[in-house]
Amino acid sequence: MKNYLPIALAALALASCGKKQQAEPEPLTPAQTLIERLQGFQDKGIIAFGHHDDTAYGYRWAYVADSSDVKNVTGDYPAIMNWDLGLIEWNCAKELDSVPFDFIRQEAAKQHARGGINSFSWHPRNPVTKGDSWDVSDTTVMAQVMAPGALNDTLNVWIGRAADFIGSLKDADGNPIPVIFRPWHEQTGQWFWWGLPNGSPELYKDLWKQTRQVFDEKGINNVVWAFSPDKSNCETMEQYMASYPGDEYVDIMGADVYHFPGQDEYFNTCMKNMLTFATTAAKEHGKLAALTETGSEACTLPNWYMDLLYPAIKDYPIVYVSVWRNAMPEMKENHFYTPYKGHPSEPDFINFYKLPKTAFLHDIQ
Ligand code: BMA
Repeated sequence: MKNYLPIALAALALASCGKKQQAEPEPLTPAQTLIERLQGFQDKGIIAFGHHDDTAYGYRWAYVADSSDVKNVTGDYPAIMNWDLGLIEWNCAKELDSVPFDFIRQEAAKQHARGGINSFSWHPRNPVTKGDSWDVSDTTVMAQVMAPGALNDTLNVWIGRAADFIGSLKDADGNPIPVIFRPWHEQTGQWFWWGLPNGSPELYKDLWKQTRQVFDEKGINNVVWAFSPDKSNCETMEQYMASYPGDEYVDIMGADVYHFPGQDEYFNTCMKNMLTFATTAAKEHGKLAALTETGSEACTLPNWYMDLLYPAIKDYPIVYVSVWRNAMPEMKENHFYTPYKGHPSEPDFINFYKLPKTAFLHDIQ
């Protein structure tokens, strides 16, 4: 009889070697680390608070080291700082509200070193008219840009510049800093050239896919991707999902819902709808949910945070809520979304800060 033992032993060794390899999990990418961290917020039932351009400028100050209207009022930084990439596509040194990209890179590293989180939005110029993101004078832009050709090549270059910037965010040891990126936001509205009313869900999905492709080809692995339709033209789950590019492209199901004075009931209805859509979709698709942008300009209601925002979000499993920037009045009057020191709604914001459910920097460190 032939001796099969050596062959059997070799096969066994191979099999166990294979098993051993299988048993060793792949290390998490920086993006996966951040997703796990955000998932932890959901498990704990906390909602991280975010603010745009937080340490760059605020009400009547700009570029004062480590200053922040949120910190000046509450004593703590926001858990999430949002920054914008608008004008990176033109290779500019400053973004569209004049914040230098080098400053953003440094501040993102500081926020990361403190144990906080960074997120990025992007208001790119109109590739056809050369106007800004809000230039919707030509509603054929999406069709033109997404067709193969020179404009689509330009778009590739633009996305590549955004990817290079995000890929350049490193901690003190040279490791990539994981960030949330929320491109092509508020697409259900008609105000951006990439908005669905100026194109179609199919063109929009192609735009996302191309964006992911450029990032992936560059090996960028520090991005958690957020999808964020606006409440406009978004009254049903079908409308919310109409432009969803697919599970392989998105990590966070977001919602942008602003409050306007005199529209409290409308705000409540929209929040209920949008947060239901986002959290339901997140559950069904194995994603996280967030209120990616909200706010009430100039904090004209003295208790907006406690009387409107908090009741609207408290029962939804969202991992963060982010409000827009506090512009200097010299740049844009009455355009701020958190109270600054001395503003009448300071106590309201402090009460919101003190809630066990809302998480600022110290709560997530
Ligand atoms: C808008 C306003 C503008 C700003 C733009 C991009 O909501 O705040 O003043 O230029 O966002 O940050």
